[in-house]
Amino acid sequence: MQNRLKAEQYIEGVLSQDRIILSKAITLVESRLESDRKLAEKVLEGILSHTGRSLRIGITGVPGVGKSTFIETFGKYLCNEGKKIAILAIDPSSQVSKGSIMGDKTRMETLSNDPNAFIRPSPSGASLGGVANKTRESILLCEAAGFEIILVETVGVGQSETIVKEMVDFFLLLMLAGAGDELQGIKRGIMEMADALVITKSDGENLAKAKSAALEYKNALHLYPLNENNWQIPVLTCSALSNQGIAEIWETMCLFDKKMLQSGYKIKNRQKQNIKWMHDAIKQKIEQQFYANPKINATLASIEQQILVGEILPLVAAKNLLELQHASNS
Ligand SMILES: Nc1nc2c(ncn2[C@@H]2O[C@H](COP(=O)(O)OP(=O)(O)OP(=O)(O)O)[C@@H](O)[C@H]2O)c(=O)[nH]1
Ligand SMILES: [Mg+2]
Repeated sequence: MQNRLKAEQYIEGVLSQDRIILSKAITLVESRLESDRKLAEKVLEGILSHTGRSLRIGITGVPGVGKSTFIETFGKYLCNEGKKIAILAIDPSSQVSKGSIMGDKTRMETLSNDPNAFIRPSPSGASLGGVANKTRESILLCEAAGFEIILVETVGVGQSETIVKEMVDFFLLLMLAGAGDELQGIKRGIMEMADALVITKSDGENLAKAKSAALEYKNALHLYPLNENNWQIPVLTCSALSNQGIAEIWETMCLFDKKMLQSGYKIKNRQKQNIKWMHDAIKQKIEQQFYANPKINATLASIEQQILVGEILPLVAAKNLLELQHASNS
């Protein structure tokens, strides 16, 4: 445990918008040490009443779609509008895109020098075993530090979109024109989760292709039933390189936020997300306790061996192990 501050110091630092302390507080909530976890809970409880007043935006898309470039341009646009923005990254696919998000911090150089922007890349491997890292907690800390817009970037490779969807108000899906039917097939479920679809790289030779892709998606989306929030998913195009379509995307988000506030959906959605967060935390805790149990640890390898040679049904093995844990706890 490296020189931790006291809970009050974290709380005061975050609330007084001290970026260095905000960074330290995020490191604290990301820590897996038991002693850190207790301190982190205290800090989060201390800032809780100062959270929630932001627009939380998730941004996803396949590798290379232009997420980082978009965030750089969009982020600069928002900063110029006088908004304070925080950018967080989730990277459950650290094997696939090794280090790409870490590298981005240097790529987002102009943005990271802007006093209105705070960029926090999560180290790869922070989501061991597919468990989401501490992005929800980091969102709360950034809100308490006065950031009004939180951008959460994730590489779209499968489960990460669902994780992000569960912690944001607005979910933006970036797509490439002409990426092929198979890809679009995979993306169908994710398209239904999106609050807006944006075709990226709508510039130069790609411009006409992007426009016709947008039309195609628009037609396809019209066939879907409206989501619970009664929002017709818009399809837009943009070029982060030539700064086209950026203002329209922001207008769309503002309109969405206004409508969802009016209808009560924003609050309702966040309540639902908090309940889900609790259940996720319970599952995580139970799993941690199970695997940390020395009796389980001592038996696991031999039971796995029995499964390998077909001596025991996996279901029975699971039942036996759970009974063993139960017995060792009582
Ligand atoms: N022409 C054009 N190229 C773009 C645009 N936006 C991004 N690119 C290029 O597309 C490539 C990928 O962009 P990134 O922003 O790194 O994409 P990403 O989605 O963050 O990629 P990963 O982090 O690997 O998932 C880079 O070579 C960019 O220069 C754009 O608006 N127009
Ligand atoms: Mg990127």
